[in-house]
Amino acid sequence: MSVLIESIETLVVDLPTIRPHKLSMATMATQSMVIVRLHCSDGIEGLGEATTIGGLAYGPESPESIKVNLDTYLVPALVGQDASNINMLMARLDKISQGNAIAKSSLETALLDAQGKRLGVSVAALLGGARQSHLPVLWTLASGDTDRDIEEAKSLLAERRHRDFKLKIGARDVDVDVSHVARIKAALGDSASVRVDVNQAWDERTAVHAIAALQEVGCDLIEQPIPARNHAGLARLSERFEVPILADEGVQDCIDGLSLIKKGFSGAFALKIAKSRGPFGAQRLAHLAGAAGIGLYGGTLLEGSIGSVAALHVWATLPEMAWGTEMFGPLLLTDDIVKQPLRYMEFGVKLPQVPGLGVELDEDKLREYTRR
Ligand code: MUC
Ligand code: MG
Repeated sequence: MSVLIESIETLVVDLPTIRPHKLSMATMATQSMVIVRLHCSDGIEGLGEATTIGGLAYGPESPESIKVNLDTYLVPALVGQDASNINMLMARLDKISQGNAIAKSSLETALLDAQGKRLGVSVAALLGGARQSHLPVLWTLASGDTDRDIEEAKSLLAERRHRDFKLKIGARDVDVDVSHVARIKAALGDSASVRVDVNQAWDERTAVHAIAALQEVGCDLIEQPIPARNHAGLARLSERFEVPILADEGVQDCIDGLSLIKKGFSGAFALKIAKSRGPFGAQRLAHLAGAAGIGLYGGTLLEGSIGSVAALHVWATLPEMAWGTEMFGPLLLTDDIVKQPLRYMEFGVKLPQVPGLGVELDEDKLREYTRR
C-alpha cells in the first residue's frame, strides 16, 4: 500500500546570531529559516529547511518569498502524492516551477528524511552510503574587526574546533581588506588555513590587482571574487593565478558547472544543496566536477541544524573534498530548534548515525522562535 503525503507545514523561524556577521552585501544579526514539516499517512514526519542570507541581498529568494512559493505552488503539488517516489515528486515540482531551488531543496530534504525514517536508514545511506563519519568544518571570521577576528580564531584553534578560516571581504577598499587578511594570517601562521570570500564584490580588473596581493600574504583560496555570471572571467582568473579560485554564487548547478568547465575554469566548486535544488542535484554537480578534475568544497547558506545536517549527509557520500566543508551554521546562532545539536569536535563534525537526518525538533524552542 502506498504512503501518501497528507500535509506540509512551513514556518519562518528567526534566530539571532552570536555576533554581527558582516558580508560584502549585508550584515546579519538574525538568521531567518523556513522550516518544512512534511506529514505522511504512515505517521512519519520529514523535516527540511530553506534558508538564504540577508533577506534579498544575497539572491533572488527571500525567506518570505520562499514561504509564499511553497504554500501557494509547491506544497499543493505534493499533497496527496506517493511520498516514497522522490524522483517522481521532484520532477512534478520542476514541471510547475522554474527555479525556486532553495524551496525545492527543503522539500527534497524532508522527503529523504521521511523515507530514511520509514526504511530505518540514514539519509546518507539512502544516497548510496556514507564514506566518512567525521567531516572537517571551517569557521568564518566576519566580526568586521581584525583584532576581534584574531582572538576568535585563536580560541577556536585552541579548542580544536576549527583550523580553516574564511574571511569575508569586499565591502571595504582593497588595501584595507588585504592588510586585514595579512594581519590575521601573520597572527595564525601555518597552524591555520586562511581563505577569503568576496561575494562578487569586485570587477575583474580589481580582482587581478587584489588576488596578486592576497596570494602574496599567504591566502589559500579566493572565493567568488567577481559577479556570478562572469564565467569567462572566473576561468581567466583561475588560469592566471596559482592561488585557487572557488566558484560559489557562479556555480548553482550542473548547467553552471558545465559552462565553467567548458570555458577552462580550473579552480574549485562550492557545493550547496540549496543552490542545486536539493541533495540529488548537489551530488550530480559533485560527479560532474569529479569528471573534470575540479576540487570540491561543502558550502552553506548559513542554515541551522536541519539544513546543515542534510548537507553533511550528502558530503559524506562523496570522496573526501579537497577544501573540506563550512557546515558551521548552527554555531553562529544563539540557540537551536533541535533537541540534539550536531557534535562539533576535532576540527570537524560527526555525522549522526540514526535513521533519516538524525535531528528531532524541540517543540518549545520552535514555538519560541517561530515568526507570527
Ligand atoms: C557564502 O557566500 O559562502 C557561507 C559562510 C558564510 O559565512 O557565508 C556563507 C555564504
Ligand atoms: Mg561564498
